[in-house]
Amino acid sequence: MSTVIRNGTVVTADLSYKADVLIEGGKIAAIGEGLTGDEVLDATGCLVMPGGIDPHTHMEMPFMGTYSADDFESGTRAALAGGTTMVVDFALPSPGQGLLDALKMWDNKSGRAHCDYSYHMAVTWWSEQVFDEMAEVVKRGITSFKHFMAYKGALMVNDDELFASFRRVGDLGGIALVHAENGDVVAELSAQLLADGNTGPEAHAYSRPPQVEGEATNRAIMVADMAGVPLYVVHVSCEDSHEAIRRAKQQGKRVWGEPLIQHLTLDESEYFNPDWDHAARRVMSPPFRNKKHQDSLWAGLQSGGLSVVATDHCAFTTEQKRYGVGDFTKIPNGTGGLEDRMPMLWTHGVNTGRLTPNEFVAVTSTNIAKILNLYPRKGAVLVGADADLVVWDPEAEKTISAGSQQSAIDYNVFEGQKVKGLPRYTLTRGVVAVREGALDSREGHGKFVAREPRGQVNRALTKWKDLTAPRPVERSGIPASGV
Ligand code: DUC
Ligand code: ZN
Ligand code: ZN
Ligand code: ZN
Repeated sequence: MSTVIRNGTVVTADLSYKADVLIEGGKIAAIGEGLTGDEVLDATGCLVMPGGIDPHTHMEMPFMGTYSADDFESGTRAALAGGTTMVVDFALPSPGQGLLDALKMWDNKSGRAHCDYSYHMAVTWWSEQVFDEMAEVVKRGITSFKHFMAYKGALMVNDDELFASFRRVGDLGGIALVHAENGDVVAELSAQLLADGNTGPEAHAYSRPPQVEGEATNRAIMVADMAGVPLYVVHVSCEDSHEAIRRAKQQGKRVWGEPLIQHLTLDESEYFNPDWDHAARRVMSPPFRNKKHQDSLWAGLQSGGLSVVATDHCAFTTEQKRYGVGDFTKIPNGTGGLEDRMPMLWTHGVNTGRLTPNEFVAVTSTNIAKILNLYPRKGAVLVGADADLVVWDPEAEKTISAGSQQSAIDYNVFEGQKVKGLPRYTLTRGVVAVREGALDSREGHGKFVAREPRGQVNRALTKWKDLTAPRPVERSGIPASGV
């Protein structure tokens, strides 16, 4: 059985051109004029792009006394409905739990996925066991390791653990990821706010100002430089951390920044909504920021200072959010966005003229595939690549609403927003999952995608050789008198 996508414009991270795309055996078999196949998908007026990759999701994650509400089944359904054909989720050992044990838990959950997936491994504590198991994790095709610099007393690692783990990741040829917020300061500010009677969701934003993110991002960059490891900073929400990443890049450090679609399009005023539920539903870390920071994130995408757009999809129902009534620190942190990332970025990025369609492909797919060593199997429209494709109709419109979403939660942070630009077809390894705009996907179709380490080359760090391989100082003799 072959499928041909006809009469569309192929749009990749560097080119746009008219061509048909032929798919056989789940892969792209040919790209050219006048191709024929058993099944024909009409792409007239549409753009044929690599399917989106969301590098940052949390499916059914145990967190803050509950589990995030979307699992691999509903979450990947939401992904496909919005044109995303691969997610990278975080396998999260609780402190004290082995990495391989956590991996087993994630493997048990991910079998229901509708689209392909990979994992990052979180390092939430440090021991010889963790050190040893990291090598095994890399052998299993997981080459990126996430560290929380916040969530003190739970997931947070201290600087000694961060440095040790970063060195290990570097030696294994992987990349280090950080959630960069100063967890000690957040804990202090939270305690003070509560003691002063600030219990509502708006206090969440006050407890995590941009400085805590800027400080931690700078620290992570310096620690990564000393450890000799490439660094990927998740959910960059403000100018303070963006500036640190920009500077590191200019210094030749291999550092990438990931803003979220939520931070690009929603601002801190959401926390001052008089409706408690409205505000609490938008509590996530880092919190939404003001316009100055949003402009900085858009500028980062335009300049290349920031590389990818993710969601940190970590959805909680209103009922779960209400665990935090009377104490904002107990509101489960997280928002959804998987189904809306591509249409929202197209609407607010491409339709406004901030991003070209090619830049859109880069930040939603190709850059991610390159950073995570998935390219060109994923993130490409090339012969031999997986046929993870989205046929994008730039004229299709809808109003985002929880009533028609795939996610399991009862609201949507983008409720009421009009988007223009939606998938007409989404294909996962050649199988049509969205047809004429309607979801038609299969539970269990998704497969784990193993990744190779980046290797020891191209670390592009400033001082790692000097710092990791100290040489004894040569002296001609012992000084005659004490110095
Ligand atoms: N931030 C969130 O908002 N949710 C999950 C974890 C995180 O870092
Ligand atoms: Zn995080
Ligand atoms: Zn996250
Ligand atoms: Zn998160």
